[in-house]
Amino acid sequence: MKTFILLASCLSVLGSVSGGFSGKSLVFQTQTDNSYVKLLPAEFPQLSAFTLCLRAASEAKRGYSLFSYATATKDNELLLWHNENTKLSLRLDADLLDFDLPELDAQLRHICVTWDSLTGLTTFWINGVRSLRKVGHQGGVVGGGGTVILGQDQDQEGGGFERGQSFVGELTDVNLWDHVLSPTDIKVLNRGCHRAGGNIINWATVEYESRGIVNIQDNNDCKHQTDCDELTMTGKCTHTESNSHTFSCAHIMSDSATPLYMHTHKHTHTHTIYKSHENLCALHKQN
Ligand SMILES: [Ca+2]
Repeated sequence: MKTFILLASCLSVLGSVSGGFSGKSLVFQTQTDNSYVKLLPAEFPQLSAFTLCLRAASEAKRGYSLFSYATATKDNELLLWHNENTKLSLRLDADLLDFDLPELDAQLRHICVTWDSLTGLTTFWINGVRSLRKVGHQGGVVGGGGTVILGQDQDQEGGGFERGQSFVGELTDVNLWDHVLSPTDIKVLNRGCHRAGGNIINWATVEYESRGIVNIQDNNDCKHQTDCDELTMTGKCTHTESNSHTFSCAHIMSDSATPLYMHTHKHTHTHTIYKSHENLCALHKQN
């Protein structure tokens, strides 16, 4: 026990800088005011739109931070907050957008939030299902050059942590894009094991600094991760309109690890559709 405490305190003093969380989760065991992971993206530019996605599970019933981004002048530049009233909130500086969504629990949940300055439209996606949209921070920006902290809420850039607002649970697949992803992209992300990470924060490659007691564990969620072209696709396409380029397709896509699911869509590129699974995959990616 002594050894453990010593090790833990050493970690909290020294921290470490490493790169990439591919296939890994952060597990925060207990509430603290000094355990966190600071993400160090190569660049965090000013944003006039974004998509923030992550997967999280927590049994805490209090308020806590899921993603805290602070700049020198604004501690809540971009905050994804779990409210004690079972709401998820997007806070962009002074603008707070509360969404009445199912409370987090022990099951990992895929959470995305998108925001666009021009319209102010803000949308949550939970496990690939869209929320209603709200308008906030219209015409505003998210300032660049700040600090991203997972596990704690920043009341000042890089600090001001409170034990009662720390994240306790499991967190993974934190990705940030500088634009609003399409509904299809978000649904694909929710399906999991999608290799394309965010262009601002890419979970698979982002450098980070870990402090305190943070377990960084393989989650094996994508142990049998597949690119589309590794999937088995069966099914057929039916030419629905003669002399047209529209095919209705139903495929069952599967691999050894993930459950079967039915995927239906229309293809408009008829000339390559029967060539190979790879081409089909390319079409999936195009669409
Ligand atoms: Ca706080």
